Amino acid sequence: MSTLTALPPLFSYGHPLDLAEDKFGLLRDSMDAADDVEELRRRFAADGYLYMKGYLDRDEVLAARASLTDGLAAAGMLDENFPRIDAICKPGAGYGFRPELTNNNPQVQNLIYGPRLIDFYRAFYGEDVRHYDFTWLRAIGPGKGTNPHCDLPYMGRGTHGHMTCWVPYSDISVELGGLMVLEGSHRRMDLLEKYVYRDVDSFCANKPTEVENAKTGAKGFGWTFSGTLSHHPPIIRNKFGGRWLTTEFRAGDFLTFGMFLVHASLDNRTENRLRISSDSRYQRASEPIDERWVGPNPPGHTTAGKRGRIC
Ligand SMILES: O=C(O)CCC(=O)C(=O)O
Ligand SMILES: [Fe+2]
Repeated sequence: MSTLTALPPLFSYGHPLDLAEDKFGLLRDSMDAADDVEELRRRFAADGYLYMKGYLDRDEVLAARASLTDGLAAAGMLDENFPRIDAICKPGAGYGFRPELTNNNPQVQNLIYGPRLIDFYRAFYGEDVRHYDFTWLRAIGPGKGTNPHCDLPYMGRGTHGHMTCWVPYSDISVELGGLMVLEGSHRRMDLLEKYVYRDVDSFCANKPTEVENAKTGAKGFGWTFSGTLSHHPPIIRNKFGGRWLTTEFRAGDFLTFGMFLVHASLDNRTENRLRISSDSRYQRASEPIDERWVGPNPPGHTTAGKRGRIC
């Protein structure tokens, strides 16, 4: 997709996107600056993201995909009348969140935490880095994708200087629905400050029902604050200005961005194919890390991750 002329109608969270050139565009590919870390830092500061087209070894990505589609088959998500590698889902697959498929999975672990990506972040930060032990793995069926949010509310208890790496495990057309970022949103602290510093796992320690919910975990997470910025991508764009930026991703690409950039995804408009991607996090080793995402069995958003405060 080098131009925007041939695009089908695009939807995000069930809403049609306005594809006018001041409202929608393509991600800037920074592979031309892969060896120029100063330029990468400049672009990251300006754009809030780096899109590295073909940086990863495509064969390694596709081998990792095979390990994931085997896992999805074992979990009963796939229609086994088709080759597993095609990730054709059973009807009603919905929004699959499958982090467990990345545990004890050397293909995925080596791809996203091996030398190629770690070297990228070490060069970018100019010092030693570490990654979260928890890996977000999504296998999203036909229907709605992810609504607009920043990542900080889910992972803001340590440094705020860490980065998300979003990796597609196949080519991802706009119909299959990849990630979109909202241009320039990381610079709109005027619009973000009341949202972005809230923590999805915090609760009011002086409200007995919230204390009870936190203890039992019966309501999962998100009952005080879901972390969502909006359920309406076109409206949030109108508010922030800037364009929704995405692309036709290829296996081998990655997209990395900071904690303050608003992002969402295109809906999956295919008939029966899963969109498989992971998101993982990297930071300076010298900086504090959010304890929810570290260790052999990270607590994440469970009861162990809840934190009370006086409201
Ligand atoms: O893959 C998606 O739809 C959402 C990913 C995301 O929010 C992230 O990478 O932080
Ligand atoms: Fe996110």
